[in-house]
Formats: sequence, C-alpha cells, structure tokens
Amino acid sequence: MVAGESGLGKSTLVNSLFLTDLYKDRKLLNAEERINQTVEIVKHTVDIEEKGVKLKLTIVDTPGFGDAVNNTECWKPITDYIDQQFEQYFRDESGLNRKNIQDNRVHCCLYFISPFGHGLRPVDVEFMKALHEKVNIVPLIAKADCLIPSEIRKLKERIREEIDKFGIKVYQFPECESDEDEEFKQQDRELKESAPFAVIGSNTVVEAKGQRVRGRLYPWGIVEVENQAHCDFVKLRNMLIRTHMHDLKDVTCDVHYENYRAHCIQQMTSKLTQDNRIESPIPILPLPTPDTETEKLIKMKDEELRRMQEMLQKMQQQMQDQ
Ligand SMILES: Nc1nc2c(ncn2[C@@H]2O[C@H](COP(=O)(O)OP(=O)(O)OP(=O)(O)O)[C@@H](O)[C@H]2O)c(=O)[nH]1
Ligand SMILES: [Mg+2]
Repeated sequence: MVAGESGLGKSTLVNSLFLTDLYKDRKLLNAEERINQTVEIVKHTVDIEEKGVKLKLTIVDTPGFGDAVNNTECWKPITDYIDQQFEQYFRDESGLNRKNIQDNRVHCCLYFISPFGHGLRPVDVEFMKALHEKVNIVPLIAKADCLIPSEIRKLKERIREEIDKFGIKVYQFPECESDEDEEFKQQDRELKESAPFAVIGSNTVVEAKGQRVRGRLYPWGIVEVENQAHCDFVKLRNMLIRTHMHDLKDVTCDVHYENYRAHCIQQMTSKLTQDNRIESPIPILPLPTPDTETEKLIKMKDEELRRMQEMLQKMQQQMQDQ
C-alpha cells in the first residue's frame, strides 16, 4: 500500500516499482500526463516473476491527503481499509472454508514524506501513529531528485531522529543471521543505513548514455530511477520483493493481525458477558414449552450463542498456546 500527502508521486512510484503501467487503460493525451490524481482507494493485482517464482502482488493506491482545508482524521479511510482486510481474514479463518482463504491483508505501507520540509510534519506523525499498530510502515523520502546528496543525508538523519522522538513504530529490518556470507551482511548493513529510502518515480523511458532507462529528463540532465547513485529505488524494490517479503508477511501475521484478533475476541467476550448469557460455559436452554415462534427463535439464538462461545474458547486456547 502507498500513502502520504497528495502529489508526492505515490501512483508514479508503484508504476515504476513493478515495471507495469497500472493506469494504462485510461484514455489520456500523453505519457507524462497519464497518471491522474488518485481520488479513491484503488486495488491493482499484478503478476510478477522473481527468480523464476511467480508472485501475485496486490498494490493498493490511496488518495493523498492535504488537499482539504481540514485534514483531521485524513488517515481514517486507510485505517478502515486495513481493518476491513483483517476482518475479512478473521471471518474466513473462523469459517468452514479455512483452506482456501485469500489473504488480502496489507503487508506493507510505503509512507511518502515530502522532500520540501525539514523533517516530519505534524500530520505525518499523526498519520503514521494511526497506522503503526496495524501495518508495517516503510517511510520514504519522495521526489528525491529535488535534493542534493548532502540534503538527503541531513533529511534522513532528521527523520530517523523524529521517528524515535515521537515513538513511531516503523518496520524494523530483522537482524542478519550470523552465518550469512559477508556480501549479504554488507548489503544488509547498507540497506539499514539507507532508511528512510529516498526514491524517484517515473513513467517515462528516456535515453541515457545510449541506453533506454526509466528516468526523468530535465533541461540540465537525466535522473535515472534505477541508478543507485541517484536514489534508493533499487534497494526498496529488492527489499520488498526479494529479501524482506517473507518477514513483512510474518510480522503482519504474528504482530498486527494477532493484535487485531485479540481485540476482536476481547470485544466479543465483553459483549457476550454484557448480554448476561454466559455465566455457565454452555447456556442452559429453557425447557421446551409449547412450540411457538418465539420459543423457536430463542432456541436458535441460544444455539448461535453456544457456537460463538465454543469458537471463542477455541481461539482463546489457541492464543494461550501461542
Ligand atoms: N520531481 C519528481 N516528480 C515526480 C516524481 N514522481 C512523480 N512526480 C510527478 O509528481 C506529480 C504527481 O505524481 P502522482 O504519482 O500522481 O502523485 P500521487 O502521490 O499519486 O498524488 P495523489 O494521487 O494526489 O495522492 C506528477 O506530475 C509526477 O510526474 C519524482 O520522483 N520526482
Ligand atoms: Mg495518486
């Protein structure tokens, strides 16, 4: 998922990331203008192949905030979306067809930070805090071609300090295994030092030194999206689809989804207790009296409650075991 202020290049970057034109069906005049402002949450599925392994990747593009006069709770549609995916998974997991669950949970949220400010703005802090218990946040410095290397270094440092200062929990790259080879360890160190990644996006292919590359052509030169000396785009892409995809999914399952599930179970339990129906583990059904419609309904409700209670107990047991 991508999120952040409007116009920071979210839609352009996801296009660049997976080398597909997600918005190709739109009828627009020329390539540069192909991407319009995103006005609603849009989900795209792309098939990618990584080292011979076929992957179905879902990209969730979200409308940027900051266009409205009042940006209070501008993260609400996004947190709601993430919760809805958890809810769907929770339902599927508790249902009968557990083997064929389609996992639409959001495993990573790329959060775009403006290159024009002096670090995080209050809205960035609030936005990330609203999301950090629900999803792995990977902060990015957008439109990095607007900054020179020393400015990028300074901004990265500042953002890292502020993330710490405000207690924002961004995605933590796992420790590298000690038995990994030296080259891998070096790459891992570089990856961690580069965060928050400074990225550049482009929908156009330009010619640089006789080669056609994804880039941006300015009157004074070309910035290449996939040139590691120009930005951290390649690091980000490798991290997402090669080195850290499994860990992102694991953290989503083990931390964010478990939080959601525990919260749900707690709510269901307190609702049931409030309804005063579960003093004993299995509700005592009233003795069958004349078989009226009401009696039937009560019986059905009690049966439903009993099933829910069994499910709850099973889940609580599972959580304790974990
Ligand atoms: N300089 C520069 N411009 C960029 C970059 N990425 C995108 N742009 C331009 O910024 C403008 C906005 O890009 P979008 O990708 O539509 O931005 P967005 O974040 O999706 O915007 P919303 O949909 O409104 O949230 C377009 O004119 C892009 O060509 C970049 O890395 N550097
Ligand atoms: Mg957009």
